[in-house]
Amino acid sequence: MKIAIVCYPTFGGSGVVATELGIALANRGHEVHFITYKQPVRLALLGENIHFHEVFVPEYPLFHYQPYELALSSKLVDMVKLYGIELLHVHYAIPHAYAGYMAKKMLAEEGITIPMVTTLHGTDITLVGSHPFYKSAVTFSINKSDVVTSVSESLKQDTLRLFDIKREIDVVPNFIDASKYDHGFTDCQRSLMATENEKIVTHISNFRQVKRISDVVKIFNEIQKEIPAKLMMVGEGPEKESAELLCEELGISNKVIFFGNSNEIDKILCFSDLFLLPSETESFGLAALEAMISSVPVISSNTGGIPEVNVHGVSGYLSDVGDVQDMSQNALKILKDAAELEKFKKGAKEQALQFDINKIVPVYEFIYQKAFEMA
Ligand code: GMT
Repeated sequence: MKIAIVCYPTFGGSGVVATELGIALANRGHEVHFITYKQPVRLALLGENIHFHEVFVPEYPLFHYQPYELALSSKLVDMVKLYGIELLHVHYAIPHAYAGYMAKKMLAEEGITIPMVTTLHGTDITLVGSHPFYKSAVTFSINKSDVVTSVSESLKQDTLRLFDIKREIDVVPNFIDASKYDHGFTDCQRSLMATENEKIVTHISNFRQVKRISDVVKIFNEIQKEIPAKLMMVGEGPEKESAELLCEELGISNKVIFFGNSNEIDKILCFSDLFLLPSETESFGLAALEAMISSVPVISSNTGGIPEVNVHGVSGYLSDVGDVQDMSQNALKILKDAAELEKFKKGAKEQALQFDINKIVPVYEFIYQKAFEMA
């Protein structure tokens, strides 16, 4: 099948999922066309079945805001015609579902029918999409997609609660390519980061407010009061500077390493003992799944879709949002006892395997067949 994937090309979870899906589909013989404004960060190699088409928005002084949706929908029309693309799969409702629908309508004028699958990822619904400025357009685009999927049951329920949805939503959870994490490094170069007796705690995100970065630092502060430990902070975003200041205020800067964005998440997770995800809201928590597949237990909040991924007492622990004390105590329960740590490492990996890519990609192929019937 010839599939166009529209996504954000950045380090965010939706872009990562879209990219990994595209790569997996290409490996299964489909022809995949990524259509976005930059080559997706996880798309290192363009292979025989993988193409990338850049959406370019020419600057014009009259435009206060550059019309990306317009450029995207035109590009979709052109690429569908040029390559004979048969299906659009758009990730993140804003503005991709809206632009995709416009492309679909333009193509229909020329006698070309193309189904559109929209995958909802979280902030497109819970934080941004439900804002009154976007709500009508997001509702419309969801209702007009041929098939809509959400990455967790929790996100499906949020979508039904926040929007006037007149259609079915299929839950297709995010996935992980376990083989990519089965690297068999015997030496994770742990010694570069910490001494033998120090535990390594890791957080990976886009450092937005929703991630509650100050909670990450506060939890680590409690941990390091009781055991020797280091904190690895991976990612870039608006809350990074205040996190650095908080570390200084708490006098723990020498124990915290800020990495910036990284394409070597697997290597960082390879030497990690514990992962922190205390988010305010999270439709799924892909970063937690990436930690778990690397046998790293997760201390998280119990919000949104996280409980569908991180199982309390098995792959880690869950606490109420903002309950730094409980999260710190749970972290110490795991880190202080070697047998507990081993048990949770095993539990994390086993739970993560439920989301193996080989189980989920065929579900998307089934969804594509359904979209053809609906279009
Ligand atoms: O977490 C973010 O802020 C990035 C955001 C995105 O759109 O890339 O992530 C969302 O989609 C991910 C992939 O489906 C989910 O794993 C994240 O939980 C979700 N983020 C939120 O709901 C806050």
